[in-house]
Parts: sequence; structure tokens; C-alpha cells
Amino acid sequence: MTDDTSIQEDQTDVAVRRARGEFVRGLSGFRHAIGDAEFPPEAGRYHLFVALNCPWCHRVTLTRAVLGLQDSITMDVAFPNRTGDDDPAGPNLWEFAPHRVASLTDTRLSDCTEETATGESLRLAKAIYQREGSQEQSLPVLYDKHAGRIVNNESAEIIRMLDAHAAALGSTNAQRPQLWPADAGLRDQIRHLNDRIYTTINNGAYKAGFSSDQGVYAQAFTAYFDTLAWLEDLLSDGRAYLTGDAFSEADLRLFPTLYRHDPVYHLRMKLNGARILDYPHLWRWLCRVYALSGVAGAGSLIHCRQGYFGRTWNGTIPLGPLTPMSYPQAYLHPELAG
Ligand SMILES: N[C@@H](CCC(=O)N[C@@H](CS)C(=O)NCC(=O)O)C(=O)O
Repeated sequence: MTDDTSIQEDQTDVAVRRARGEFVRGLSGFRHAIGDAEFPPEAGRYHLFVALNCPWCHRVTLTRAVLGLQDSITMDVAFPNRTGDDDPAGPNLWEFAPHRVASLTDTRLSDCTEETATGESLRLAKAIYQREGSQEQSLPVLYDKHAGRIVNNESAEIIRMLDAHAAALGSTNAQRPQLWPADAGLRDQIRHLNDRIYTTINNGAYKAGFSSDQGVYAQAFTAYFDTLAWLEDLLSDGRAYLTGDAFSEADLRLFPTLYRHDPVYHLRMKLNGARILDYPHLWRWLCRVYALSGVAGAGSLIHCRQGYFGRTWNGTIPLGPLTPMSYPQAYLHPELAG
């Protein structure tokens, strides 16, 4: 297992840190790869289990979409709110339950599905792990329908293997981006960006929003906005994407957090130092990525709002922001940032 902090959180003194109120994300246990002998790259063989409110899942739904793998990799979507205290299997479990009604819309959510890959129509993601003797329960999960086994549950690695084998996996997008380009210099840039963006933005948002210690929160808050300012400066030279002209893995990994910032994290994670709208270059970058083929359909702010607020805050879900425009419509307007 790697100790690469661009992929996962440092686990040093994890019990002490959690005891003092720090949110520390655990490690993913399934780390096989497409391309291993037992998991050959074949179109139609692999499946993704995701939730659309989860930013780690959003990485893999984005990858599937921008690489043109929607037809060759099937996908199931869990309901955005996990099980409650009254569930016989216990609380906080991802559930495949398309019949459930979202309090935000007072309707079922059309993207939600049953579990369709194992042949057992399992209700809980946890049961997919239990089939292999594991106590894990997180999403996303990359699953091999032929072998009936989990391949990997670490989004950073799933992105990389889908990119490496896109052609053999049946990509229909001949103009697809190379998310992890061969050029050594670009790879170094991407590693550096990934490390800072994972620690202070992707996971940093949770460290701010889910920690119960003021000092930990304040440190995470400051690091988050320091990195936004650093990215704003990086993009101020007119480059289209973080490493230059081409969209890369670094852009793909930054997008899920910034997509959630103004409509969710600003309030839910107490990251109210500023909106992305207040950073003209970052805002235009966000709109530019949102306009890429497949990106808008790979995420859902309804699932995000329902998931992040649906079981907290007295069960009522904030409807804003509405100015200068509601979200995600605002992402169609790069000019809003002045
Ligand atoms: N390192 C994993 C993190 C996945 C993760 O933490 N997913 C969350 C949802 S946002 C989850 O399922 N948490 C439930 C749990 O771990 O019990 C990845 O990037 O894939």
C-alpha cells in the first residue's frame, strides 16, 4: 500500500488525532488494477458503484464520461442519503434504493438504480464487500462482472487505470484527453498539483467541515483558501487548464470540490471565506471544465444538496444561492466573475 499523500491521508497517530476532534479519512483496501493478469482490459466487463453526492465517486464518473466509456462500463447509483438509525443493517450505509423519495424535490431521483452487477440485486454497498469477507463499505467501487469480484475502491487509482486502458475498454471518444500524459515534466507538475489539491482542497474540505476542534477547522480553512489563491494566481497567466493547454488528471481531481463549493461547501463545510465566483480565473476555469463533453451529466447538485444536507440541519435543505444566478446554471456563464 502506497503512502502517497496525493492519493490518501497520512495515517500517523490516527487514533490520537481522531480523539482530539480531527476528521481523518481511512484507507481503501482493494487495490488491484485493470491490466493485472486476473483483470484484463475488456469492453463490457467492468462496472462502477457510485453515489453522485460523493466527490470521490465524482472523479470516476467524470473519467468514465470524458474518456467516452459510458457504453462499455456500466454503473449503479446509490441514493444520496445513507441509511438511518432505524435501518436493520445499521446507519450510514450506502443503499441502492431508486424508490426512495428525496426531501429536496419530493420526488424519486431518476439517476438512482438498483444494484445490477452481482446478479443478487443487493440492497447495500456493504454487502458487495461482505461477499469477499471485507468489512469496508465505501464508494466508489470498480467491479469485475465476469469474475464477480471487486477490483479497486480507491478513486485516484481507478482514474489512472481507466485512462491507461481506455482504448481496450471500448472508448468511443477518439478525441479523449490523456489524463496522465507520458511527458515526465507534466507528470511532475500533476503530482505536485494533486498532492496540494488532495490535502488542502479535496480532503481539506472534509477536514474543515467534519472536524470538531476549532484549531483543526481554522487550520483547514486557511489552507483551503491559501490554495484557492495559489490556483487563481497559477491560472492568471491565461492558461486554459492547470498544466497548460490540455485538460489533465489534475483538473479532473480539482473539479468535484469546486463544483460543490458555492452551492454546498460554503455553507455545509463552513468554508465561507469566499465563493469561487470571487476568483475570476478559477471561475472561468470551472465554467470551461463544466462545458467539456460529458462533464455536466457526470454530476448532480440535486444529489449533492440532498446528500450533504438531507440528514442534518433539521432535515431542511438550503435552496440558495440564487444570486447572481442559481446553480448549476451559473456554470454556463463565465462572464459572471467580471
Ligand atoms: N479514498 C477513497 C475514499 C472514498 C470515500 O471515502 N467515500 C465515502 C463517500 S464520500 C464513503 O463511502 N464513506 C463511507 C465509509 O467509508 O464508510 C477514494 O477516493 O475512493
